Amino acid sequence: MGLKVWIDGKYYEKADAKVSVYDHGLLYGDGVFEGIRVYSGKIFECEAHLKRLYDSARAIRLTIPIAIEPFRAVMEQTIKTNGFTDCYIRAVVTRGMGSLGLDPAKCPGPSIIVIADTITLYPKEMYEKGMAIITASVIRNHPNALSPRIKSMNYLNNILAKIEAIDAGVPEAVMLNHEGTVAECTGDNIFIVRDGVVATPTTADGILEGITRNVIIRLCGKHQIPCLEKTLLRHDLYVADECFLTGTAAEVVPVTKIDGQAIGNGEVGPMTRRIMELFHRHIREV
Ligand code: PXG
Repeated sequence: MGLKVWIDGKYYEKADAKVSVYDHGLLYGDGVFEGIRVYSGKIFECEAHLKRLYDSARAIRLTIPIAIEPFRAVMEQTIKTNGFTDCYIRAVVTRGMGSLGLDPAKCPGPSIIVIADTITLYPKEMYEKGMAIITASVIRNHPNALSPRIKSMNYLNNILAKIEAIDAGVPEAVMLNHEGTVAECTGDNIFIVRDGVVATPTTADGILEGITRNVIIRLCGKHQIPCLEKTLLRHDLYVADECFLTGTAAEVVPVTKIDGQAIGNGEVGPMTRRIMELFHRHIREV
Protein backbone atom coordinates (compact mmCIF):
# COMPACT_ATOMS: atom_id res chain seq x y z
CA MET A 1 0.00 0.00 0.00
CA GLY A 2 1.18 3.47 -0.85
CA LEU A 3 1.32 6.69 1.10
CA LYS A 4 -1.74 8.06 2.80
CA VAL A 5 -2.50 11.75 2.71
CA TRP A 6 -4.69 13.49 5.29
CA ILE A 7 -7.26 15.89 3.78
CA ASP A 8 -9.89 17.57 5.96
CA GLY A 9 -10.15 14.74 8.44
CA LYS A 10 -9.79 11.69 6.21
CA TYR A 11 -6.92 9.65 4.80
CA TYR A 12 -6.67 9.11 1.05
CA GLU A 13 -4.31 6.93 -0.96
CA LYS A 14 -1.71 9.15 -2.66
CA ALA A 15 -3.32 8.52 -6.07
CA ASP A 16 -6.73 9.59 -4.74
CA ALA A 17 -5.51 12.56 -2.70
CA LYS A 18 -7.04 15.39 -4.72
CA VAL A 19 -8.57 18.83 -4.31
CA SER A 20 -11.31 20.50 -6.34
CA VAL A 21 -10.44 22.53 -9.44
CA TYR A 22 -12.53 25.24 -7.73
CA ASP A 23 -10.15 25.38 -4.75
CA HIS A 24 -8.80 28.92 -4.53
CA GLY A 25 -5.40 27.48 -3.66
CA LEU A 26 -5.27 26.18 -7.23
CA LEU A 27 -7.17 29.03 -8.88
CA TYR A 28 -5.34 31.91 -7.19
CA GLY A 29 -2.50 30.51 -5.09
CA ASP A 30 -4.64 31.54 -2.14
CA GLY A 31 -3.31 29.60 0.82
CA VAL A 32 -0.32 28.98 3.05
CA PHE A 33 1.96 26.05 3.81
CA GLU A 34 4.87 24.68 5.79
CA GLY A 35 7.62 22.21 4.95
CA ILE A 36 8.75 20.38 8.07
CA ARG A 37 11.30 17.65 8.82
CA VAL A 38 10.84 14.71 11.13
CA TYR A 39 14.05 13.34 12.64
CA SER A 40 14.09 10.13 14.71
CA GLY A 41 10.29 10.20 15.04
CA LYS A 42 10.16 13.78 16.33
CA ILE A 43 8.82 16.79 14.45
CA PHE A 44 11.78 19.18 14.26
CA GLU A 45 10.99 22.73 15.46
CA CYS A 46 7.29 21.84 15.48
CA GLU A 47 6.22 24.84 17.51
CA ALA A 48 8.09 27.32 15.28
CA HIS A 49 6.62 25.82 12.12
CA LEU A 50 3.08 25.88 13.50
CA LYS A 51 3.51 29.43 14.71
CA ARG A 52 4.71 30.53 11.28
CA LEU A 53 1.83 28.67 9.60
CA TYR A 54 -0.76 30.38 11.77
CA ASP A 55 0.99 33.77 11.35
CA SER A 56 1.05 33.33 7.56
CA ALA A 57 -2.65 32.43 7.62
CA ARG A 58 -3.42 35.43 9.75
CA ALA A 59 -1.54 37.73 7.39
CA ILE A 60 -3.77 36.62 4.50
CA ARG A 61 -6.90 36.74 6.71
CA LEU A 62 -7.42 33.01 6.63
CA THR A 63 -8.68 31.36 9.79
CA ILE A 64 -7.34 27.84 10.13
CA PRO A 65 -10.38 25.85 11.25
CA ILE A 66 -8.52 23.82 13.89
CA ALA A 67 -6.36 24.96 16.79
CA ILE A 68 -2.58 24.55 16.91
CA GLU A 69 -2.56 21.48 19.20
CA PRO A 70 -5.00 19.42 17.07
CA PHE A 71 -2.95 20.44 14.02
CA ARG A 72 0.15 19.01 15.67
CA ALA A 73 -1.79 15.84 16.49
CA VAL A 74 -2.85 15.44 12.84
CA MET A 75 0.78 15.72 11.72
CA GLU A 76 1.88 13.18 14.31
CA GLN A 77 -0.88 10.78 13.35
CA THR A 78 -0.04 11.14 9.64
CA ILE A 79 3.61 10.30 10.33
CA LYS A 80 2.56 7.18 12.31
CA THR A 81 -0.06 6.11 9.76
CA ASN A 82 2.65 6.10 7.11
CA GLY A 83 5.18 4.34 9.34
CA PHE A 84 7.88 7.03 9.09
CA THR A 85 10.58 7.87 11.60
CA ASP A 86 12.42 10.29 9.30
CA CYS A 87 10.38 12.17 6.74
CA TYR A 88 9.21 15.47 5.36
CA ILE A 89 5.80 16.91 6.13
CA ARG A 90 4.01 19.28 3.81
CA ALA A 91 1.16 20.99 5.65
CA VAL A 92 -1.06 23.08 3.40
CA VAL A 93 -4.05 25.25 4.23
CA THR A 94 -5.92 26.47 1.16
CA ARG A 95 -8.71 29.01 1.06
CA GLY A 96 -10.88 26.08 0.02
CA MET A 97 -13.44 25.53 -2.68
CA GLY A 98 -15.25 28.61 -3.94
CA SER A 99 -16.77 30.23 -6.96
CA LEU A 100 -14.79 31.83 -9.78
CA GLY A 101 -13.63 35.30 -8.81
CA LEU A 102 -11.07 36.39 -6.24
CA ASP A 103 -13.38 37.02 -3.29
CA PRO A 104 -12.29 34.68 -0.47
CA ALA A 105 -15.63 35.29 1.22
CA LYS A 106 -17.17 33.09 -1.48
CA CYS A 107 -15.25 30.11 -0.10
CA PRO A 108 -17.24 28.42 2.67
CA GLY A 109 -14.18 27.07 4.45
CA PRO A 110 -10.46 26.33 4.17
CA SER A 111 -9.08 22.91 3.35
CA ILE A 112 -6.23 21.37 5.31
CA ILE A 113 -3.83 18.91 3.69
CA VAL A 114 -1.07 17.02 5.50
CA ILE A 115 1.38 14.99 3.42
CA ALA A 116 4.14 12.88 4.97
CA ASP A 117 6.72 11.85 2.37
CA THR A 118 10.46 12.05 1.73
CA ILE A 119 12.40 14.87 0.07
CA THR A 120 15.86 15.18 -1.45
CA LEU A 121 16.57 18.65 -2.72
CA TYR A 122 20.19 18.51 -3.83
CA PRO A 123 22.54 15.67 -4.79
CA LYS A 124 24.78 14.30 -2.03
CA GLU A 125 28.04 15.39 -3.66
CA MET A 126 27.02 19.06 -3.34
CA TYR A 127 27.11 18.65 0.45
CA GLU A 128 30.71 17.44 0.14
CA LYS A 129 32.08 19.59 -2.68
CA GLY A 130 29.79 22.62 -2.54
CA MET A 131 27.25 24.10 -4.89
CA ALA A 132 27.41 26.79 -7.54
CA ILE A 133 24.70 29.45 -7.53
CA ILE A 134 23.90 32.57 -9.54
CA THR A 135 22.32 35.93 -8.75
CA ALA A 136 18.87 36.02 -10.34
CA SER A 137 17.80 39.05 -12.36
CA VAL A 138 14.27 38.82 -10.96
CA ILE A 139 14.07 40.48 -7.53
CA ARG A 140 12.34 39.11 -4.44
CA ASN A 141 8.77 40.31 -3.90
CA HIS A 142 8.46 43.77 -2.40
CA PRO A 143 7.49 43.30 1.28
CA ASN A 144 4.50 45.61 0.77
CA ALA A 145 3.25 43.54 -2.17
CA LEU A 146 3.30 39.91 -1.06
CA SER A 147 5.54 39.81 1.99
CA PRO A 148 8.27 37.15 1.78
CA ARG A 149 7.50 36.52 5.45
CA ILE A 150 4.26 34.87 4.39
CA LYS A 151 4.87 31.27 3.34
CA SER A 152 2.14 31.42 0.75
CA MET A 153 1.08 29.01 -1.95
CA ASN A 154 2.16 31.57 -4.53
CA TYR A 155 5.81 30.75 -5.27
CA LEU A 156 6.04 32.19 -8.78
CA ASN A 157 8.45 34.90 -7.66
CA ASN A 158 10.86 32.19 -6.50
CA ILE A 159 10.10 29.87 -9.42
CA LEU A 160 11.10 32.58 -11.92
CA ALA A 161 14.45 32.88 -10.17
CA LYS A 162 14.78 29.08 -9.99
CA ILE A 163 14.27 28.89 -13.77
CA GLU A 164 17.12 31.36 -14.23
CA ALA A 165 19.30 29.10 -12.08
CA ILE A 166 18.38 25.98 -14.03
CA ASP A 167 18.99 27.80 -17.34
CA ALA A 168 22.44 28.71 -16.03
CA GLY A 169 23.10 25.06 -15.12
CA VAL A 170 23.04 25.55 -11.33
CA PRO A 171 20.47 24.36 -8.78
CA GLU A 172 19.81 27.58 -6.85
CA ALA A 173 19.77 31.36 -7.27
CA VAL A 174 20.22 34.16 -4.79
CA MET A 175 17.61 36.89 -5.06
CA LEU A 176 18.21 40.55 -4.32
CA ASN A 177 15.43 42.69 -2.87
CA HIS A 178 13.86 45.87 -4.25
CA GLU A 179 16.73 47.88 -2.74
CA GLY A 180 19.33 45.75 -4.46
CA THR A 181 20.67 44.12 -1.32
CA VAL A 182 20.79 40.38 -0.72
CA ALA A 183 17.52 38.74 0.33
CA GLU A 184 17.59 34.94 0.10
CA CYS A 185 17.62 32.03 -2.31
CA THR A 186 14.50 30.56 -3.94
CA GLY A 187 13.95 27.98 -1.21
CA ASP A 188 16.79 28.62 1.23
CA ASN A 189 18.26 31.39 3.36
CA ILE A 190 21.83 32.49 2.70
CA PHE A 191 24.79 32.93 5.07
CA ILE A 192 28.35 34.12 4.45
CA VAL A 193 31.51 33.84 6.53
CA ARG A 194 34.20 36.53 6.48
CA ASP A 195 37.17 36.76 8.85
CA GLY A 196 35.57 34.20 11.16
CA VAL A 197 32.27 36.07 11.40
CA VAL A 198 29.04 34.48 10.15
CA ALA A 199 26.45 36.84 8.64
CA THR A 200 22.98 36.57 7.14
CA PRO A 201 20.48 39.19 5.89
CA THR A 202 18.03 40.61 8.43
CA THR A 203 14.30 39.92 8.46
CA ALA A 204 13.82 43.51 7.25
CA ASP A 205 15.70 42.65 4.04
CA GLY A 206 12.66 40.86 2.60
CA ILE A 207 13.16 37.22 3.48
CA LEU A 208 11.24 34.29 4.79
CA GLU A 209 12.32 34.00 8.42
CA GLY A 210 13.68 30.52 7.95
CA ILE A 211 13.40 28.14 10.85
CA THR A 212 16.68 26.46 9.90
CA ARG A 213 18.22 29.96 9.75
CA ASN A 214 17.07 30.61 13.32
CA VAL A 215 18.45 27.26 14.47
CA ILE A 216 21.85 28.11 12.94
CA ILE A 217 21.88 31.56 14.60
CA ARG A 218 21.10 29.91 17.94
CA LEU A 219 23.73 27.20 17.47
CA CYS A 220 26.34 29.87 16.67
CA GLY A 221 25.40 31.66 19.89
CA LYS A 222 25.68 28.46 21.90
CA HIS A 223 29.12 27.64 20.49
CA GLN A 224 30.60 31.17 20.70
CA ILE A 225 30.69 31.60 16.91
CA PRO A 226 30.19 35.27 16.05
CA CYS A 227 27.01 35.55 13.98
CA LEU A 228 25.34 38.73 12.78
CA GLU A 229 22.06 39.51 11.11
CA LYS A 230 22.97 42.35 8.78
CA THR A 231 22.18 43.76 5.37
CA LEU A 232 24.49 42.28 2.76
CA LEU A 233 25.43 43.56 -0.68
CA ARG A 234 26.13 41.28 -3.62
CA HIS A 235 29.71 42.46 -3.22
CA ASP A 236 29.76 40.85 0.25
CA LEU A 237 28.97 37.51 -1.40
CA TYR A 238 31.78 37.95 -3.95
CA VAL A 239 34.39 38.71 -1.30
CA ALA A 240 33.19 36.21 1.33
CA ASP A 241 35.52 33.48 2.59
CA GLU A 242 32.66 30.98 2.74
CA CYS A 243 28.96 30.76 1.95
CA PHE A 244 26.21 28.31 2.80
CA LEU A 245 22.44 27.97 2.46
CA THR A 246 19.92 26.75 5.02
CA GLY A 247 16.43 25.36 4.68
CA THR A 248 14.22 22.58 5.93
CA ALA A 249 14.60 20.56 2.76
CA ALA A 250 18.21 21.56 2.03
CA GLU A 251 19.38 21.51 5.68
CA VAL A 252 22.85 23.15 5.47
CA VAL A 253 24.48 23.13 2.03
CA PRO A 254 27.83 24.74 1.18
CA VAL A 255 28.13 27.20 -1.72
CA THR A 256 31.54 27.44 -3.39
CA LYS A 257 30.82 29.47 -6.53
CA ILE A 258 28.61 32.43 -7.33
CA ASP A 259 28.05 33.95 -10.78
CA GLY A 260 30.91 31.83 -12.09
CA GLN A 261 33.36 33.12 -9.49
CA ALA A 262 34.89 31.00 -6.72
CA ILE A 263 33.98 31.93 -3.13
CA GLY A 264 37.15 32.02 -1.00
CA ASN A 265 39.46 29.32 -2.32
CA GLY A 266 36.55 27.57 -4.03
CA GLU A 267 36.42 24.76 -1.47
CA VAL A 268 34.04 24.05 1.39
CA GLY A 269 35.43 26.11 4.26
CA PRO A 270 36.14 25.09 7.88
CA MET A 271 33.36 27.23 9.41
CA THR A 272 30.78 25.78 7.03
CA ARG A 273 31.96 22.26 7.89
CA ARG A 274 31.74 23.04 11.59
CA ILE A 275 28.24 24.47 11.29
CA MET A 276 27.07 21.50 9.20
CA GLU A 277 28.42 19.18 11.89
CA LEU A 278 26.81 21.16 14.73
CA PHE A 279 23.50 21.14 12.85
CA HIS A 280 23.55 17.39 12.22
CA ARG A 281 24.46 16.69 15.84
CA HIS A 282 21.68 19.03 17.00
CA ILE A 283 18.90 17.41 14.94
CA ARG A 284 19.69 14.03 16.48
CA GLU A 285 19.88 15.42 20.01
CA VAL A 286 16.63 17.40 20.27
N1 PXG B 1 13.32 30.97 2.01
C1 PXG B 1 12.33 30.49 1.23
C2 PXG B 1 11.77 31.34 0.17
C3 PXG B 1 11.83 29.21 1.47
O1 PXG B 1 10.85 28.73 0.72
C4 PXG B 1 13.43 28.95 3.26
C5 PXG B 1 13.87 30.24 3.00
C6 PXG B 1 14.03 28.21 4.40
O2 PXG B 1 13.11 28.22 5.50
P1 PXG B 1 13.03 27.03 6.55
O3 PXG B 1 12.02 27.47 7.52
O4 PXG B 1 12.62 25.79 5.81
O5 PXG B 1 14.39 26.91 7.14
C7 PXG B 1 12.39 28.43 2.50
C8 PXG B 1 11.86 27.06 2.78
C9 PXG B 1 10.71 22.58 -1.20
C10 PXG B 1 10.91 23.16 0.14
O6 PXG B 1 9.85 21.71 -1.31
C11 PXG B 1 11.29 24.48 0.26
C12 PXG B 1 11.43 25.01 1.53
C13 PXG B 1 11.25 24.25 2.63
C14 PXG B 1 10.88 22.94 2.49
C15 PXG B 1 10.69 22.38 1.24
O7 PXG B 1 11.38 23.00 -2.17
N2 PXG B 1 11.76 26.31 1.59
